[in-house]
Amino acid sequence: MKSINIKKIDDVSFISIVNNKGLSIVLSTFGASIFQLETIDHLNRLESIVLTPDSLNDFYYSDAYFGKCVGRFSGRINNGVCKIDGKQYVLDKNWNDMHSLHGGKDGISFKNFDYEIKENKEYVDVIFKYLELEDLLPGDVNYKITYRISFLKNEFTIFFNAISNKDTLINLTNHAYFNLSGNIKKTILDHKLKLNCDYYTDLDETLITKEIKPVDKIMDFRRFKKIGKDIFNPQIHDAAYKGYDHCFIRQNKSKNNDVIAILKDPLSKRKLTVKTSYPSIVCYTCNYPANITINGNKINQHQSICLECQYIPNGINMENVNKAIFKANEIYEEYITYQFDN
Ligand code: FUC
Repeated sequence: MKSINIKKIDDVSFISIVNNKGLSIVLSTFGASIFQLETIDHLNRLESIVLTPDSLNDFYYSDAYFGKCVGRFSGRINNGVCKIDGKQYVLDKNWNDMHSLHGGKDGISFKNFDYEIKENKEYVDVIFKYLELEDLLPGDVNYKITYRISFLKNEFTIFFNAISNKDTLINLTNHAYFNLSGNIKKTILDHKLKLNCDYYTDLDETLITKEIKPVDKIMDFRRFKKIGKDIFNPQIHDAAYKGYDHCFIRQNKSKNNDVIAILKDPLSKRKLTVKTSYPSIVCYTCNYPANITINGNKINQHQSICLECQYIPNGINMENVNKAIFKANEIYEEYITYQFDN
């Protein structure tokens, strides 16, 4: 039986939705986030497929952004500096005192959103809203982030809508850590990944995006490939990023194929298909495991993968890429769909 339940802890609400098809999700107003997500495996076992820290405090404030929506921008801004309409803006360097990461220390991941619920026979919308006042970037931004959870199939979509009263940088994503084995029985190195992406952004030693390059052997996921096949190649494992943390860019999104990524686990037979309106996706293989516990155990390197659909990180400081600058009163609207099969 499908169900919607709400639990409040202090001023944070947790909205639990079971769709009666084999998907159960708990959303939180804190960071407009995915707190828990369970789907069935090939034996109909409902198991957790995302990483959620044991401690609520870790979930709220970890700089690993577990399940959080990220904004005003995703990824790193080089030296925490960018230009909008010819004027320079200096952001807080919350990553290694070097760059500004994921909206900075006051990013939306750490804000408590208002919410409302609208339901019909086919799906339920959980609509998160937040007004971010002008601070280090220009403009007050009204965010509306809607999770549409289907009652008919194991699928949900996040619709990202925003509008600013001044020209500003906006690049929103979700930062869930996926492990399809169920209850993180193993790493994601045996998971198979397919990316409909012909290009990627190389990274420098401080993980800032450099030039866009055609995928090479290590970065090529245009056919299903085990994540562990090339991840220990010195080209990436000996580098500062210690694994995949790169932005993959698709050639052109065709009208009838918005699939950007497919992730499969051989153990559970679970499959996640990611569809999006965004032109690119950052794949982060949990190279720097956060110092938290899940089910009482520390998490290990490569125990999950983040599939962060977004515009190219630091695009505002790059040439010939979308800078993700939105004009005053221009409507920002993008979506990410997560479709689960088993
Ligand atoms: C930085 C990013 C990763 C991830 C992590 C939480 O290391 O480069 O993509 O967002 O933070």
